[in-house]
Amino acid sequence: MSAYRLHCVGESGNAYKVALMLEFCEYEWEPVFVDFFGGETRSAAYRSEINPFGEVPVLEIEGERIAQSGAILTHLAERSGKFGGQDEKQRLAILGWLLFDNHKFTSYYATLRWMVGLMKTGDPAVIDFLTKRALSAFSIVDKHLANRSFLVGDELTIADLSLVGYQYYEEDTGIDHSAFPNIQAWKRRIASLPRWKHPYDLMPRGFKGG
Ligand SMILES: N[C@@H](CCC(=O)N[C@@H](CS)C(=O)NCC(=O)O)C(=O)O
Repeated sequence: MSAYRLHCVGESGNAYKVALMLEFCEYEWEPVFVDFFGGETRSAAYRSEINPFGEVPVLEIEGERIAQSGAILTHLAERSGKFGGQDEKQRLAILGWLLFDNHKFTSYYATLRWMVGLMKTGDPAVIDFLTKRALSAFSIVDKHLANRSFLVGDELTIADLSLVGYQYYEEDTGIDHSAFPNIQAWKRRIASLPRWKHPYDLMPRGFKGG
């Protein structure tokens, strides 16, 4: 059994953030498939035994379980001494991006992708709301990346891994990604790094529809 076990499903960009960090840290790890689409995260057993938040990802390290991708990434950065920023100013900037990501950059877009890209359903007013919120968050990140290679400092950090998590999934959400050329260049830059892999090459897929 590997020292690092990631409870995950391939379609989860939040789980992918952690999977990519484990790869970039060159850790030996294994995915533990969660039947997310079969309702496993909503079961009482999952919530009492694996994650009270009822979500993936969960990282198990030597039997201890950590939830929330931002907390896991921060822990792995501290543990490995990699991708955590060079100084206190950078660490604070990274924390700011992790919070922005969880509140605005990932959350609206991931919900939009779930509804439009995967389930192909949803109230048009809700889809409109999510689209506008996602576009607003994308614009902020695209502008920030106009004159830099990575979100914080000159090197890859966990801020990049957190925000880039959903950018490699290809389902049509109605968003025109070519309108965000700096995000596209940043995504390609990260994908060109050694050990980068697509989410579906790292974690087992669970979605049967589509
Ligand atoms: N802030 C959390 C979000 C995790 C999350 O929303 N995971 C989704 C899958 S991508 C989930 O398990 N959702 C279950 C639900 O909301 O009921 C993180 O970054 O880990």
